[in-house]
Amino acid sequence: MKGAIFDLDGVIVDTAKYHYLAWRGLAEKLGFAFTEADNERLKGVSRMRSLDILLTVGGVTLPEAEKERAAAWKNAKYVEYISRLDAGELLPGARDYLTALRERGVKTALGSASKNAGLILARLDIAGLFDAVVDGTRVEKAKPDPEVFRLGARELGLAPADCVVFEDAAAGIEAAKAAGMRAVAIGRPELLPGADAWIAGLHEALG
Ligand code: B16
Ligand code: MG
Repeated sequence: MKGAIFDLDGVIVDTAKYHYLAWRGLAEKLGFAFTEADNERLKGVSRMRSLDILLTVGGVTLPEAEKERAAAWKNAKYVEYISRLDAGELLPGARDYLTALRERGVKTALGSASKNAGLILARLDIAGLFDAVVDGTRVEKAKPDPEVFRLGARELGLAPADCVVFEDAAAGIEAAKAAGMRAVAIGRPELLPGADAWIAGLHEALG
């Protein structure tokens, strides 16, 4: 491994709970319930695709302009939550593993679907631990398309075969494999088939 590419939500920090609170608020406004189990379907999925899934759960259809307004409402709520994040919310092992890799000369990149990744890295005070940051503001196609990870490898100046992706979502594992990279799943094999290895969190990667 010459390069390690990390997903953000579910690997470095658990922002899924804040996505959930914001999506649930939107569902309430639209007049239906949205459960934590429903929210599992949104992990690693882009914002507009997430909205489509939420509307399907509620059996609601909205015109395109309304959908844009709904997504903006949700994002404003979500940004309120993540604006209060601090380093105490880093997942176990995240900072230590990033630091250990860089000490070993392994390059590090972020490969996230989130358009809010810059704010999250700043709040967690870990922006300086990445040699490259590729997020939802920089790619056209969301995971499972390999674009986000291919761009990460390119920015590190490495071949895909020299990179390992750390991911907690099925779409992300699929994207890593399609990019020609090895994939370490954060989670269980039953839920994340197709990876090359499975760990519970980055604390286990520290060895
Ligand atoms: P935003 P990741 C993903 O982050 C989240 O898992 C997913 O739930 C979210 O919809 C997506 O980012 C877009 O986030 O609305 O902030 O642009 O796991 O790819 O780091
Ligand atoms: Mg994720």
